[in-house]
Amino acid sequence: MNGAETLVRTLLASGVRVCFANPGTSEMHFVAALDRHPEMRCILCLFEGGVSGAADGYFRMSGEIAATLLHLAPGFGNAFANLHNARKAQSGVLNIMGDHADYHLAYEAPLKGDTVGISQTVSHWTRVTSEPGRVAQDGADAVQAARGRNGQIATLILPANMAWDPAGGEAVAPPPAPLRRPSPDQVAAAARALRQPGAVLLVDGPALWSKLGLLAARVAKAAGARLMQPFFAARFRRGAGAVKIERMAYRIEDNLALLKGASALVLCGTTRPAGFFAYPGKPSTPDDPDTRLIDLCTREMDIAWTLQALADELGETELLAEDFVPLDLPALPEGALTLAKVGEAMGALMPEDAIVVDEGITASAFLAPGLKRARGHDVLTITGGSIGFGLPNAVGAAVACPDRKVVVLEGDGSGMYTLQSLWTMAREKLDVTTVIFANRGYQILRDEMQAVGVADVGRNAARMFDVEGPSLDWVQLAQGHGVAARRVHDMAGFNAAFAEAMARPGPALIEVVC
Ligand SMILES: Cc1ncc(C[n+]2csc(CCOP(=O)(O)OP(=O)(O)O)c2C)c(N)n1
Repeated sequence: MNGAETLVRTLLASGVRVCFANPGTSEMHFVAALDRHPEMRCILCLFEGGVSGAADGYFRMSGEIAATLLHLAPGFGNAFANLHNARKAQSGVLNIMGDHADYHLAYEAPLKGDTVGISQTVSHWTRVTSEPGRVAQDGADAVQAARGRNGQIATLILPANMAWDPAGGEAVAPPPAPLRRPSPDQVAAAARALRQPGAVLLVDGPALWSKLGLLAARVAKAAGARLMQPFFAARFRRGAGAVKIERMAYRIEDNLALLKGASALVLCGTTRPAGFFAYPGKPSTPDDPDTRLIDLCTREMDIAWTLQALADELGETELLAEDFVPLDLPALPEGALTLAKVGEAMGALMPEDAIVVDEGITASAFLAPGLKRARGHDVLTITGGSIGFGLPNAVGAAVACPDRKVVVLEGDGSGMYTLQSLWTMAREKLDVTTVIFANRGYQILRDEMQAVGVADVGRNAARMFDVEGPSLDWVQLAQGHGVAARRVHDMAGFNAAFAEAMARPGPALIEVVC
C-alpha cells in the first residue's frame, strides 16, 4: 500500500463518502487510489470555487464532511472565497491539498507556492504530512478536526512522494473533542436577563432548522423574551410549519430599529451582530448602547446543551399553533413580471421540503414575502458575503439530499463567478432549478454607492456596475453547460417555466429578465 491508498481507506473507514475534486499531476497517486474505491463518490467541479462551495453545501444539508481535492497553492487559492463562506457558515470541510514531492520544493518549479500560508488564512487546522507512514494518521486527525467545534476547515497538505511511497495501514478518525459549555452561573445569569421585559434571545446554528428550534421557542416563550435569528445563516427553516423566529435585517438602520430598547441580548450559538460594512456616520453594531450583551454560547460551543440548560432554569411553555407559520400559499400572479410576483409564484409552486440557496442579492428582499408563504423549506444564505456561493452550494446540497428539490436564487453578476457548477449539475443529474435574476448589472453596488454617501455616478463607476454591452445570454450559457434553459419576460412565462421545473427532476435554468 502507498500513502495515498492509506489515506483513501482512512477517509472511508472514518465515514467520508464524497470527494469534490479538481486534481492535477501532484495528486495522481491519490486519484489512482480513489479509482480503486468506487464506494467514494468523486465529483469533478470545473473550478476550485465549485469544489469548496459544494463541500460547504454538502455539510450544511447533511452535517457530514466531504473531502475536497485541490491542486497545490493555486488550486487552493481558487477555492478560497467559498472556503471563506464555509468557515462563516461553520461548515466542516476536509481539504486534501496536493503539493510537490518534498525534495522538489528545493527548486523554483512553476506551481510551487506557499501551501501552508494560504491554507492557514482560512483553515482552522493545517498539517503537512512529512512521512509516508504518517499519512493515515494525519488523515484521521484531519477528519477529526473538520468535525470538531460543530464544523471547521481542516487542510491536509500531501506532498506527492508521501502519496506514492509505501506506507503502513489505515487509521480511523476518533470522535471530535467534547464541545465547550457555559458555566451554570452564566446560564443562570442569562436566564435572569431573559426574564426581564424587552429581552431578546438571538439563536443560530441547528436551532434554526432542527428540533432545537422548538426548544428555543419554548424557552423564549417561558421567559417572555423575543426570539430572533441573524440575517445571514448557514441554514434556516422558512415557510409553513416553521417555528416563528424574527429574522434580523440586512441594513444596519433596520437592525438598529429592531433592537432598540432591548433590555438584554442573549447570544446562543452566535456572536454579537455587526453591520455588513461600516458606513460614514453610522455605528458598526446594531445593538442599543443600553442593552446588556450576554455572550452565553458561541457557534463552536454546545448549543443543544445550553438551550436545555436554559430550559431547566426557565421552564418550557408549550407551543401553540400561533407559534408556527401557517400554510398560506399565495395565488399564482399574472400579468407583468415583478420580483414580488415571482416570489409569490415560487411560493405557490415550490414542493414541500425544498432547499432554497439564496444568492439573489437585491432580488431576494422582494422575493422573500412570497417565499415566506411557501410550503416548509430550508434556506442557505451567503454567510461570508463572498459572491459565487450559490451554484456550488446547490451542487453540494443536491448531492447531500437527492430526494429534495433544490432552488437557487441567483443574481446574474454573482452567478458568473462560478457558473461552471451548471456543468456538474448536468453531469451528476442533480435536481437543481436555477433562477437567474437578469438585471444586467451589479444593482447592489449602485445602492451601496449612495449608502456610503457618493451622489454622482460617472462613466467609470457606471461601467463597473453595469453588466451590459454585451449582455449575458444565460440560456445559451446554461445550454453550453448541458442544462436546459428558458428566458421569461412575464408572469405567464415564469409560472409555466417554474411549474415545469418543479415537476421534472434534474437541472433546469430560468433566466428572469427584470
Ligand atoms: C468575492 C466578491 N467579490 C465582489 C463582491 C462585491 N459584490 C457584492 S454584490 C456584487 C454584485 C452582485 O451582482 P448580482 O449578483 O447581479 O446582484 P444584484 O446586485 O444585481 O442584485 C459584487 C460585485 C463580493 N461581495 N464578493
